[in-house]
Amino acid sequence: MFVGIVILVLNVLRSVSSQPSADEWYRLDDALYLVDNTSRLNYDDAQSQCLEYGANLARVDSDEIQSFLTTFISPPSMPTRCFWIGCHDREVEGQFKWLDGTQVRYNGWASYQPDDHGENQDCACLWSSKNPNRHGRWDDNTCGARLDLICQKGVYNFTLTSSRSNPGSAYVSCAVDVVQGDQTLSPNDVRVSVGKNVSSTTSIPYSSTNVNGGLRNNSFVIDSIQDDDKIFCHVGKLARTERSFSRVDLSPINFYALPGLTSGPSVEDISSTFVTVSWSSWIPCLDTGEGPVVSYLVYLQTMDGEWVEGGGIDSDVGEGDLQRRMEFVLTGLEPGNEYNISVSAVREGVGGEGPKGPLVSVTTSIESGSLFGALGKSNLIWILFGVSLAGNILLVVVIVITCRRQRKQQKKKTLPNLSRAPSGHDPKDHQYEVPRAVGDGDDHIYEGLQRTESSINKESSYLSIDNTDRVEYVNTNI
Ligand SMILES: [Ca+2]
Ligand SMILES: [Ca+2]
Repeated sequence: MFVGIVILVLNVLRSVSSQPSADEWYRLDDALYLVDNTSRLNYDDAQSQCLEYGANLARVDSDEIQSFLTTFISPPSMPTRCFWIGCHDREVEGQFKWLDGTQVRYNGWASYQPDDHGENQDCACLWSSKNPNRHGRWDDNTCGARLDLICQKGVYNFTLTSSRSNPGSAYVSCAVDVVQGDQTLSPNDVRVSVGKNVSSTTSIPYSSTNVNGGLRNNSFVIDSIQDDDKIFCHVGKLARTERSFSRVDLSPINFYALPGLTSGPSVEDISSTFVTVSWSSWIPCLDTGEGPVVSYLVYLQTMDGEWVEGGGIDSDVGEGDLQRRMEFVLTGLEPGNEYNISVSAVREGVGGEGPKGPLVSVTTSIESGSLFGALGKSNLIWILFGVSLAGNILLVVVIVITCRRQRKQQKKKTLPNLSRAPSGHDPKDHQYEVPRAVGDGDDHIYEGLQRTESSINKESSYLSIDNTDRVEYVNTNI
């Protein structure tokens, strides 16, 4: 146990001691350089060593840097030594690149180099040599050779992060050590710019700033950003050079995929001025994009091609558990018009609306629907009430008439002194008239006949309104 702890402590001390101290790094402009003449590593291990320092093998792309580095390998060492730098032609023979993939344009080569000696020299090093044609100049060497190395890193230790957002906007924070030597960074020193490249950018003002854990941390809200834009965080003015240690960039930006419905709405009800549509809610396994979906927007397209938003509903309004049944009534439509209808799903956050889903075509009706539509809902209720009332009144009238008829039938059947008229007898004969005493003033028993005078003191006369065969009863006692 004790031995294990001792080994652990020794390992920690060794790893700490392997980190070069600050005074071993030399600053030129916005970069720091470390000249390591003790490690003796092959090219890949040398780069790994630099990465452990948060650095890379040095990029030497100006006379100023070349001269600066030469001072640290002077006077020329004996025996001759060469220091790995971040330049190689391992991908395409003869086409040397820096480690960030950019092409090597600066010419730092020694005389007659690079020569790809033995067709096996693909990694570049910088000589410390008594030969003036070599000292401070480059040579291509075999990448497996164990040499010294020069690391390089930026003065500023950027931490540029972006929280995921919907396309079109981004939320970025950039943190840099607030103390830089004898300089303390102010809020305006840490900046963010957005654009396709360093030559075409828009500066974004910070929305909030704080100092936490020794870092100046600025937050930025970018309202308008394209999918192929880069976000640059930089200290001071944005450097336009190909490589700069005073800026970092973020690309591509990690946007959410907007939600899309794979199936279109169906029409449930059609009127002259409104249409009821329904659709299945967005779910991850069947539809496209990312949730959570918070609402839906319903669109109308008239035959002139223009899409108009017809309204929207929240996603928790529909019926169902996993996949809800959503329903929406589109109002204010023109009678007899043809429309295309489409629905889009909207995820949370600004700019979360996905593309319009498949569309359905519908033609509004012209007839009754337009009347009801014009009358309005409240008037429709009154009309239904009136129709219902009229129906009830009609029913009462029918009942009353039926009752009266039944009463008359009973009266007819109870009339005294009546007998069936002789076949073929003329019912207009006076002796068959029923006197008033038998029935009331309005009654008569000559069915199919209508009495022209109602008084019993006068001779009654009858007009045939049907035919005489229907006469069933006559008075035989008069
Ligand atoms: Ca080569
Ligand atoms: Ca060579």
